[in-house]
Amino acid sequence: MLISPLSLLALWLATASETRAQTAGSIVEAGDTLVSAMMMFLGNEEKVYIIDKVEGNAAQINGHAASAAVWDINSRTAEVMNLVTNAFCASGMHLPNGSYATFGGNGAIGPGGNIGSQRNAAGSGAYDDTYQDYDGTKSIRVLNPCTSSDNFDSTQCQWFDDPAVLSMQKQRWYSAAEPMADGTVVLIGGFVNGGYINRNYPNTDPAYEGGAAEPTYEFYPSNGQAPQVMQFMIKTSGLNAYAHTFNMPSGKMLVQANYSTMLWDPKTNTEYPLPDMPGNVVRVYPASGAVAMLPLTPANNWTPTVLFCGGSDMNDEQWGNYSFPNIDTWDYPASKDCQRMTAEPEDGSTPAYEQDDDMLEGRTMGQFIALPDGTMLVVNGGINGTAGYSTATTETPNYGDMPFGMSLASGPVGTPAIYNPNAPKGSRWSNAGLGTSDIARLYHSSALLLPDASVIIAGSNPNVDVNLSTIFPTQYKAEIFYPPYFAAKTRPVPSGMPKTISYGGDYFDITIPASSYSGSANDAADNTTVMLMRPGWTTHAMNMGQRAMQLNNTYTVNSDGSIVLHVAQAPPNANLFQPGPALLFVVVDGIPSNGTMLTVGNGQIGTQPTSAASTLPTSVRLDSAKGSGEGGSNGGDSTSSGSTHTGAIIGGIVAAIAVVGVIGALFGICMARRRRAARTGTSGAYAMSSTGASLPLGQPGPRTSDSSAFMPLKQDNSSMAWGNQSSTNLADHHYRDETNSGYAGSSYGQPSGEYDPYYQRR
Ligand SMILES: *[C@@H]1O[C@H](CO)[C@@H](O)[C@H](O)[C@H]1NC(C)=O
Ligand SMILES: *[C@@H]1O[C@H](CO)[C@@H](O)[C@H](O)[C@H]1NC(C)=O
Ligand SMILES: *[C@@H]1O[C@H](CO)[C@@H](O)[C@H](O)[C@H]1NC(C)=O
Ligand SMILES: *[C@@H]1O[C@H](CO)[C@@H](O)[C@H](O)[C@H]1NC(C)=O
Ligand SMILES: *[C@@H]1O[C@H](CO)[C@@H](O)[C@H](O)[C@H]1NC(C)=O
Ligand SMILES: *[C@@H]1O[C@H](CO)[C@@H](O)[C@H](O)[C@H]1NC(C)=O
Ligand SMILES: *[C@@H]1O[C@H](CO)[C@@H](O)[C@H](O)[C@H]1NC(C)=O
Ligand SMILES: *[C@@H]1O[C@H](CO)[C@@H](O)[C@H](O)[C@H]1NC(C)=O
Ligand SMILES: [Cu+2]
Repeated sequence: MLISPLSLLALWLATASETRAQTAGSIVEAGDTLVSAMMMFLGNEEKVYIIDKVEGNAAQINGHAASAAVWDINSRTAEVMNLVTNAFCASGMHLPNGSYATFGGNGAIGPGGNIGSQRNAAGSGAYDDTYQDYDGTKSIRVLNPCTSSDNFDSTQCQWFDDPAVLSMQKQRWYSAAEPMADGTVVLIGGFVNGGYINRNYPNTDPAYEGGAAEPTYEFYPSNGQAPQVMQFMIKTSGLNAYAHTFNMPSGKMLVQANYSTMLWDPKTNTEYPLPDMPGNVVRVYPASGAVAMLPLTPANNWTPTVLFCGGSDMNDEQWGNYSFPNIDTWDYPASKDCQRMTAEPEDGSTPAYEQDDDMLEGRTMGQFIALPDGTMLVVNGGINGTAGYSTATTETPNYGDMPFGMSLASGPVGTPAIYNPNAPKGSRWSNAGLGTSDIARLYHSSALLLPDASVIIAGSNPNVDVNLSTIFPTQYKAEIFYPPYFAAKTRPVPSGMPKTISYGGDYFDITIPASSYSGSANDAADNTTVMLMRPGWTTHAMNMGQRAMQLNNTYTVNSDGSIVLHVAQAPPNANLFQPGPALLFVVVDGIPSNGTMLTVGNGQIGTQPTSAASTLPTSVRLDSAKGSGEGGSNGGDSTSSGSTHTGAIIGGIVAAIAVVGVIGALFGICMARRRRAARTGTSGAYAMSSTGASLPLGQPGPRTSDSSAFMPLKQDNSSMAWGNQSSTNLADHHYRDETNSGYAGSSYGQPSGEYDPYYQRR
């Protein structure tokens, strides 16, 4: 191939990656994740944990294809980890002590996404001889994050993944997970075994779909209660997988699925209906809008507002059923629409959706990442279609005629955009100065805030099994996006960052040296925020548990230019920022420090201690004090080496924008060709949506048939068997940690490992 703008861009990205340039707005490649990053979470300041579905990844562990890895932030290299069960489209959440759990998944799968070679009674996979995975539909997998100084081979650093010891009461695929104020995770709904959307059509059994839907909720750790039906799951039937759930100040949860909305009390199972989503725009999977809570700040008195952007307004019939959509989704534009919902308004007014600025482009599978400067980044996704994959739609019954392979989305959006919740309406969105990646991030991609305030972007795999030759291939490349604040010449280096944050209680001091900022100390102090950021557990364009909270503060300016921040603890209500791990950033004039990992709350599941909020000392100003840091932006390379190619090529942010513009324009020409190629079935090329070029239709090439991505599942509700003998009933084993049996030393009601799966292995 001749040198194309694409390869020039690739060269530029590769160069940037090698030299670790941190150019504001750039997206640089950041190594191989070994398994495709369907799910990720930040374990600590060093490690990102990655989980894939079970599939034919080349990377091996224990003699089978790996489905988990740990990625080191500093070295940008991954190592495989062992998972026993299939975590395909699980949910996940942090725990108060900094460990993480993932919930549910799919049955055992073999090559081609086919049901595992050994079946359980209901006909789904119990185990597969080739991929050597077990049924994960009820699994609760727990991981204690470790650092490079720990022994990664030790049991304590590995996944605990044994449903015979620890599992849910129900099979859940695509369930929602949201913690309550005590750290207990509520697990809501899901498919029993899978499909495109959670219904048959016509929908004659909206509750159970003949055994394919799971309309109940349960808790981890279990409170001993049997799973209860949530009526909302029946009302929203069809479009209720991965429901959007956000704990509210009262302890009720905002729950959104299909186009319905409610407040729900998990303690009493009481539903309080809220208005429907305007325009019937669907935000849950597979419409997969970008949905996140806006930053909780002293200015909004920590009142949660949830922002819903994009997704799809396909009509009821178009959505189809478990098998596939009724229409060719890749030709159906995704929504641009954004709506805000404040479910518990401070003034007691009636909650209502409020129309917000449209996104710059429609997106399905767009994903919000809360940044420490108070803005919301959106990355990934496509301009048309939905999440999910399939070998057919009702309109295109032959796999060989599918123009984007199994992908039900098209037009990958390579350019991030940033939403500023505090900007005036009409000006909240911008992508000025942001680069464009040439890597499609569609179904099963993910993104996560890192401790240095950059964002890792990884995954994308709209394929039933690994496929490196299709138009949207199984993606192993990670990228790092550097938000605009990476243009700063100086970043704050605070000292005195705490290791824990409590709910109310005494304030603490953080010191910013004069070298951390420039100009007037008073101005810098006035424009400093202390941000508690929880990156969340990401999958399917969501970051479950993601939160951003500004802590209240006052300050004292010293004559040497240092600024002492007097910082309040979190507000005395654990519903606002549930207990567990978080990053703390100090942000001066919009420039964040590195985040340090800490624990919010007492580190245990249970009622969190709270105290009254302390009164902060009155701020002390000093007009003469100044910062000694280098001010302004360097408009490009911000590494100390200062001699990267990137720095030479791009002298300033203005130049960077110009270059991106030119590349964008060249993309337009190149992509028009690639689009044609795409439509004619040539593999390995696709159109990023940054062009408006019209689409020449070609003749689709023939493709070999493959197993259906979504099995039409109408199974009964009987439990999956665990292990190789299909006679073993997993239902007998749920919450073994709670029931004493076979679990040395545990005793229900005592916190000494009562729900600690690692306990028995010590
Ligand atoms: C969404 O919910 C409505 C009822 O609230 C229902 O009629 C409709 O079928 C649902 N849509 C899908 C695609 O399941
Ligand atoms: C997206 O859908 C629109 C409307 O059907 C169509 O014109 C366009 O070609 C589609 N884009 C891609 C990348 O397929
Ligand atoms: C990969 O995708 C292409 C195009 O969709 C298809 O023809 C091929 O069979 C797939 N390969 C595998 C191994 O599934
Ligand atoms: C605070 O910093 C932001 C980001 O640099 C800047 O846009 C804003 O104008 C500053 N505010 C004040 C009051 O200086
Ligand atoms: C932030 O952390 C990175 C390592 O991830 C380090 O290289 C850098 O020097 C740190 N920067 C500051 C301002 O502390
Ligand atoms: C922040 O702290 C100041 C000083 O203690 C106090 O006056 C103010 O009410 C606090 N803000 C909020 C939102 O609690
Ligand atoms: C879904 O609808 C298609 C088209 O009407 C039909 O062929 C298929 O059997 C249905 N699948 C299920 C699981 O009902
Ligand atoms: C954290 O808590 C979970 C759930 O109680 C437990 O399984 C895990 O072992 C704990 N982690 C550590 C490091 O103690
Ligand atoms: Cu999925």
